[in-house]
Amino acid sequence: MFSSKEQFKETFLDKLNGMFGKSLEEASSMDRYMALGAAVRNHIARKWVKTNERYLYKGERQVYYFSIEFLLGRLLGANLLNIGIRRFCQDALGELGIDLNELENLEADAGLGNGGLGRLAACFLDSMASLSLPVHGCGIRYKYGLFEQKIVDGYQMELPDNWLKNGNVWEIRKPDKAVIVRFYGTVRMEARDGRLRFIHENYKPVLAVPYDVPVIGFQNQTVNTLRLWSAETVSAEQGLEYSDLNRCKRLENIQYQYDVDAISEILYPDDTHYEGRVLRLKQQYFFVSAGLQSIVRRYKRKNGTLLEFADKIAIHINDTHPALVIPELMRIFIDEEGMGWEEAWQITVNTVSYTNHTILPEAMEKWPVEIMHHLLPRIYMILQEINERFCRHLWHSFPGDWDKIHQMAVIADDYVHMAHLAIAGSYSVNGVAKIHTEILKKEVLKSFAQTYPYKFNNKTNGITHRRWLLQANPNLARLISRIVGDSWLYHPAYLASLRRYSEDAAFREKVAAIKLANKEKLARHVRNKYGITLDPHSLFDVHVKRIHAYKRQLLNALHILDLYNRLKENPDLDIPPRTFIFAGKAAPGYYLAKRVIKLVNTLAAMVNHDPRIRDKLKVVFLENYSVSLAELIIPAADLSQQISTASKEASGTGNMKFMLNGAITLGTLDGANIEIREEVGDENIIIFGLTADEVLQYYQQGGYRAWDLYHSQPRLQLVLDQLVNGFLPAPGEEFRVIFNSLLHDNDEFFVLKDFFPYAAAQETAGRLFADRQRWGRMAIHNIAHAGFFSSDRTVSEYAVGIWKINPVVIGDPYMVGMDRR
Ligand code: 26V
Repeated sequence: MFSSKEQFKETFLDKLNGMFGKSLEEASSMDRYMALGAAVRNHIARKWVKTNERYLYKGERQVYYFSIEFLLGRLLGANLLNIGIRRFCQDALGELGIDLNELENLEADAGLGNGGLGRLAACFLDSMASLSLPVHGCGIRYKYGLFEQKIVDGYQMELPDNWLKNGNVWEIRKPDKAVIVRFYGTVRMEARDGRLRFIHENYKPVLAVPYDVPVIGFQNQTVNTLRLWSAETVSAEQGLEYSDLNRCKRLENIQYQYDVDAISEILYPDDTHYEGRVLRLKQQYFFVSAGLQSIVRRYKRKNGTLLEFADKIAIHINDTHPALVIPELMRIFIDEEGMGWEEAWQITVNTVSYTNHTILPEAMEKWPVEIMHHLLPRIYMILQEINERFCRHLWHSFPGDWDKIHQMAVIADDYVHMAHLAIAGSYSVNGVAKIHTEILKKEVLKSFAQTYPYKFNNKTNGITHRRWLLQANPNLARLISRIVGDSWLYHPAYLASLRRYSEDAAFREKVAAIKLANKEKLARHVRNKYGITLDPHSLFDVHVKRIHAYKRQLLNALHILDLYNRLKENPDLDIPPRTFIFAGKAAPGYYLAKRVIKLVNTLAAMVNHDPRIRDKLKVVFLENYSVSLAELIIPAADLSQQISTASKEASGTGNMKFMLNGAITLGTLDGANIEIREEVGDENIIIFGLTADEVLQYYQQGGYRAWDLYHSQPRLQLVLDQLVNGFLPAPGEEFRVIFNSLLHDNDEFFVLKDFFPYAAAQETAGRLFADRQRWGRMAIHNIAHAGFFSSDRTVSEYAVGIWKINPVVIGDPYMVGMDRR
């Protein structure tokens, strides 16, 4: 702990001198940011070591959370808040003439994720450390994160996200903990000592080097570890076995270097369309094998035997991307530790648990057998054995039902089905919201749920209220603490005590003033960056998330066009002025999604320049959506658009961030929206559209008749015609694909079917917003009921219901919270 500001300043200045050889005056802002980061890292170093020692000696069960994505965002601000010294640092730096906010904004976002799944992993890390849970992250240290999005002439352009270009103060490279991961080659069988051995030969070795990032708990003494693996070529000094060494010499050529570098070079920028890319499979096996080797090595060093492995270690897989943990654990147990199959399988199944994040069929991972066999020959043999035994086992449950067995097999039709592997090889399978888990059990994974009902369970997602309220909306956080105390920081359910203040006009006014200030801040950003002036008194209607057909940004866009038409026809139309705010990235190869971005930008150009409209409507598309941009946008939102086609959005987590910041949800009965409605009550949320059951029923019937709607509804017809008749200021055929997807491909996502219910819901939103007192009450109700959606609650449910672990309090339990200033 820094004993005084003077001591802190001294440490900071020492860092500046030591790291850059510069005085305060000479140092750039970036130098200062780095020095501050280093000082903070030093500051928690002892706690970090202590946490690790404690976990090692306490011998309690530890969890490893494997995820191919961790969308952390910036760390300086969050770390300072969690340590409890943000205010103190701000003041001390202020005395040196340094603005802490400015330094915080220099940090590159760690954008090692696409969207929901990656950000969930990051929220979980924060909650797990804050609840003193012995859980560590395991992932890939991508050299390039998700691409940087630029909008040029309304089109999305993708630039590399070189987030490491100034270095990363939060990571520590641990070359002594490197392990070797083996690709390609052949497997030779040999009988030795009466046992069959499998010898993997002629493989290409890749060195996996871990970079550890501290995960600091909120005002406790816990510092957990996120271990991210980086791929390097193997060189002679690595202390390799003789055979490895020779192989590496031979492999020291440019192609080898290139292939190895590619493994941890870049994050795949798609979050829905599975593609059978070899490099992606390499990434998966790379971090799975490295992570497990380091876990088993450490476990054995402490315990000697592996007998109690499943009691002491839990491995959680975030979707199927790390599902190769199952055959890889089997390989380690059998080939390296000499265990028999049955014993190895029992330990493996009792160790692994799995979360499913999507029901979209196009996202379900399946790998061509050829690729698997060629890249991972020994793993493929194990997969075959798993499949054979699994099918034999199914035969007992469904004797004679070959169709069913074929449908559930791990390997079928020359593909390895990763979800089937994950279910067969784990003791727990969970969905991420009530409705999602129900759809998994009743539809997508029905046969599995019938066979293993005890494996299936629900864990509704959550978000960390520390980053998404305390850090992103400090004025609101301060107001809440002033009114009801700060226990909500530790126990977010206590936010409920705000409920009665919804009737307090003075409190409502304060909340509204903070919202207005947040809107002004966003408006300043928009003006500086885009030269567009927003009216902070208008309704900020926000739709930010990945661009995808099922998330229906198109529905929002078509409604804007309709609103524009109606306003042109009747300039006195009674609607409150509205600002439509969009942000989100489209996968680079997702043509339709990119056209939707162009459409929104085209609407923006038209609406914002129309002198008769622009005081009533504004449309902006903010480029490069990221965690830090979300932290700016979400606290400024009045209305939160969560309008996915019912049944498609597994949970959504943006919806939770918005409600926590007092925005009202305008949404379908999908994902966690349903549970949000249960929490806030019907009168504090605006719901519209088809239900999941209705959608699923339509699919069974082969869809609905989009053409009929088009022909019978003049308003809709006009909007659709305007996409293709030259009305919009864009090249002629620009939006033909959108038109066709709605009318010729029969509107798979029910955009037209939900159009009028959506327009009506938007009208309701406008009317409610015009009544500021009513809206203010609704906003407070939303904040007060957001506690359930803290990832602290979610993670506790995982700890109790899946992992069976207890908190391990580091340091003196009576000192918890004592660092606070
Ligand atoms: C899937 C795929 C499919 C193959 C290509 C590469 C790739 C990369 C990532 C993913 C995962 C996408 C799944 C995902 O992000 N699901 C979201 O998970 C959130 C957290 O549970 C949830 O709130 C969202 O509803 C769900 O869409």
